[in-house]
Amino acid sequence: MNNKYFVTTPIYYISGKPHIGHLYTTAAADILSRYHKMMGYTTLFTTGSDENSQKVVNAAEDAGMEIKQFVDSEAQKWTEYFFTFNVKFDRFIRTTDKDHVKVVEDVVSKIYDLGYIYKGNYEGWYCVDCESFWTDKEVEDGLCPECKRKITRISEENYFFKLSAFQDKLLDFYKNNPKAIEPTSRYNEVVSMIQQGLPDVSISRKSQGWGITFPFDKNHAIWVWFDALINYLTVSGYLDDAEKFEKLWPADCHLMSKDIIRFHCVIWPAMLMALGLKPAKKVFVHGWWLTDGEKMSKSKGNVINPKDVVLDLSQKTGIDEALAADIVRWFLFRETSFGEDAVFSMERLMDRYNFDLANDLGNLINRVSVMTYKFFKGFIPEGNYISGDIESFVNEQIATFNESMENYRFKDSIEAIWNIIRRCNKLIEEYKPWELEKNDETAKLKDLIFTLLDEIRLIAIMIKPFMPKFSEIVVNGFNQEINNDLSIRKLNPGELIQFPKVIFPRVKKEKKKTKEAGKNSIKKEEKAIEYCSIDDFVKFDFRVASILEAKKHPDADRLLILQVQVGTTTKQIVAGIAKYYSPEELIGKKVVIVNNLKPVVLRGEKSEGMVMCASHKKKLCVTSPEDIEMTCGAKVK
Ligand code: ME8
Repeated sequence: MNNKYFVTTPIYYISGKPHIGHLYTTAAADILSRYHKMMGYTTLFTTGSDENSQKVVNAAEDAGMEIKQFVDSEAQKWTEYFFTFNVKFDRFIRTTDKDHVKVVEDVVSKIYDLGYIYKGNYEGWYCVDCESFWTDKEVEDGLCPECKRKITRISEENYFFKLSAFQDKLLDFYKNNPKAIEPTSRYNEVVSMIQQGLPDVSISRKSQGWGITFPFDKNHAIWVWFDALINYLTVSGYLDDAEKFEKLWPADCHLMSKDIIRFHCVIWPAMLMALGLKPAKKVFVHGWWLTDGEKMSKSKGNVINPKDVVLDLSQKTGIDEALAADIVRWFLFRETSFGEDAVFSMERLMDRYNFDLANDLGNLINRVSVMTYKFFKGFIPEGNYISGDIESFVNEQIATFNESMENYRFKDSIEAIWNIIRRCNKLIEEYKPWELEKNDETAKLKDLIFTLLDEIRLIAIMIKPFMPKFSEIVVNGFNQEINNDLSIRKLNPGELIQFPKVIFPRVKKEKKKTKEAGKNSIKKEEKAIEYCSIDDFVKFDFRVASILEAKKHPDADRLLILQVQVGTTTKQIVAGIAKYYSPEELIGKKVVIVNNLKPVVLRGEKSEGMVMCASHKKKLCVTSPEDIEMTCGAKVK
């Protein structure tokens, strides 16, 4: 059956606090699930909590709670946390769920009956934090090789899983399925791990009253990893819904980071092989979010809580928290390639917000909305696609978007969406709608606005897996049913559009908080800028700037007050161009300015530069870089 997509995240240790790393994996699964749903697949997306470990017992004790009470309250927090980020899973599985316990008992009994579980003596080390067994060879100075904490040496009678029996089968499986683990570097790592030999693994601990015990020996609790991996069978109806299981198995993708590939790419497929079941079609291993070059993790105390990021972003921008949460999840995939490590920075987030969302996307919607109201009273005009390459360009971007989504290259998918956004902004520059209106070229104007609105519809659909809340806002603005059709010209003319006036308010780069610090930074800027006289031409600092806002000067008909972005700074320029441009026409335009002209006050308004214009007789136009994608702040020389 082809039209199904079953994606999972690891089930997280319930005693930990969710951070950006957990959000990353879960949002990725949500993105994949939403995308495949959009493409008509039957989907199953599961996440959940790993609750049967020793460290849960310790954490409950620390919290002064009964263990069950503790896990119930923590599981509630984890699910609410994911809801905050608009994550729509089909099941949040908890390993204390009754159906899961039944599946684990069933699976363990089957593997035991098949002769792949036997009793023996275990001599070695155990790390409670990582819930991992380690050999003498792997442990140095009594420290866990993974988390570097002190661990205990144990000597006890244990049950073992005959992993060694699966070495050849696993090698065969990976040989025949070179895409079963991605990126390839992880595939190679796993294959070499298997080639080095697979000792049998201990899968039990002496029961301490918590966890799932062996159905055939109640004195032993099942090793928490053996129990946790089985969650993927529980959620797909393995025991209680043969039809569902038949349709969904094997999983299409297990998502995780590199810390747990040994469990998922060696032990788990061997367990499935023991049961006669197929391993997952793919394990996709994404990168780590790092702080100071180290994996972000609770045990290292270096985590970033995405909820704090949402609050911060919401405060800085004035947007509500649901939309801010959308932006945070989008940013995680916009910023880095999915398989690579990344470092989180609030500054980068704010830059992306300003450039990609406020300038490019928000600005496009705002301009098109303003024009639709100005020229057509807010109603979608009846028009054709504007001539030129726009149709083929958009179709190419949609193809790249789909291809990238299918191959877990989320950054490229987002880039394809932004190519459309930037192309649309460029179309406005090219077709100059104000001139079309002036010259009574109504048919062309209708075509242009219809085309732009139809592109906004496509953008809203494509962006939905990443920013579901934002997509909903835009889709609602069309006042008509928008389905997931990614073909062009699907907008019904005649409907009134109602987009919010400003979806992503622009944020000025944060000035230093205290007055003193503020003064210092101004001084610093003044020092850096070398003012020169108008005669001393060569000293002028010409830069590309992007016009963020434009309004009429309250006291001078000739003047417009512009807020422009130059590099990372925003400045105000008062320009005598009101006769030639309406404020709306200028928003989003890239122009060339004199950046180091000594600030002056023009009719009560500070002007910190000059927009370069070409003028001849009664004509005047601003000068723009030929490539509108030229970075603002770029030197003009
Ligand atoms: O390992 N960067 O649970 P866990 C990116 N219970 N992703 C990160 C990350 C980071 N800094 N930190 C955590 C367990 N993750 C087991 C899983 S599954 C049968 C049992 C994400 O709470 C990433 O997906 O330690 C990683 O694999 C997972 O959280 C580990 O979650």
